[in-house]
Amino acid sequence: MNLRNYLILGSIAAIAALLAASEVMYSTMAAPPDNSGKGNGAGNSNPDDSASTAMLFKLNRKYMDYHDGVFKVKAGVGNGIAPITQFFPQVANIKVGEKVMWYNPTRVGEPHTVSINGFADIAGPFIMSNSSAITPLNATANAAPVIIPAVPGKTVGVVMNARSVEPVVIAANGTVTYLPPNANYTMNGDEKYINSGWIWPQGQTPPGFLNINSFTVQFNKAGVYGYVCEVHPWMTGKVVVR
Ligand SMILES: [Cu+2]
Repeated sequence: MNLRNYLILGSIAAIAALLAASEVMYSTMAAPPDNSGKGNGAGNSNPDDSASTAMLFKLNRKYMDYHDGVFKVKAGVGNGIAPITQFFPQVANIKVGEKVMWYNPTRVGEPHTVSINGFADIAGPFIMSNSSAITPLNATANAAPVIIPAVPGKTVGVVMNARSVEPVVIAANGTVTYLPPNANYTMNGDEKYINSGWIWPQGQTPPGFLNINSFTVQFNKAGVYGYVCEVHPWMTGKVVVR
């Protein structure tokens, strides 16, 4: 057993201790469970619910990393057995002119995006051409294109969407600008869409994808900016700029 395993065991013990403490806090601070209909109020004391809340609370504190005007946010955490698809910390409180840097520390090759002010599907139907035969570039690959019935006389294939996979900004006037991998973008505040592209853990970018490990945005306008991961749309976070 190596040091990392000890650390993991240690943090599990710490979470268990925190759970025990939070049960006490919950029972004293939260509104009393509804026991009027015996059995119907069972959800209020479900140990799984409080375990999840307590663990997220703990991880949000544990992963706070805010130094020298840069607030670092982990896009996903966890290990190969139990990756956690959430942003940590979920809320970044910064000052005007400071930066948020997102990166992916997951130990399995699970991608995440940081998508602000908009959403793009990760893949979608595209018209290829009337007569095209679509074949894999690598003839020996175990692969075939998804062709869907759509417009008569047209071949429609499902293709990955570059507006999700690649770093891109759509300005207020609709101008689309692709950014380099690991982009460091200065935000105006009126953009229609800002996207990190698919952020992979270091060394785990699959062949054919841009090697993106981080995304940094400088926020120059006060406000609250919500964002979402397009691969896991339940992953949300926000940046509060004062
Ligand atoms: Cu994600």
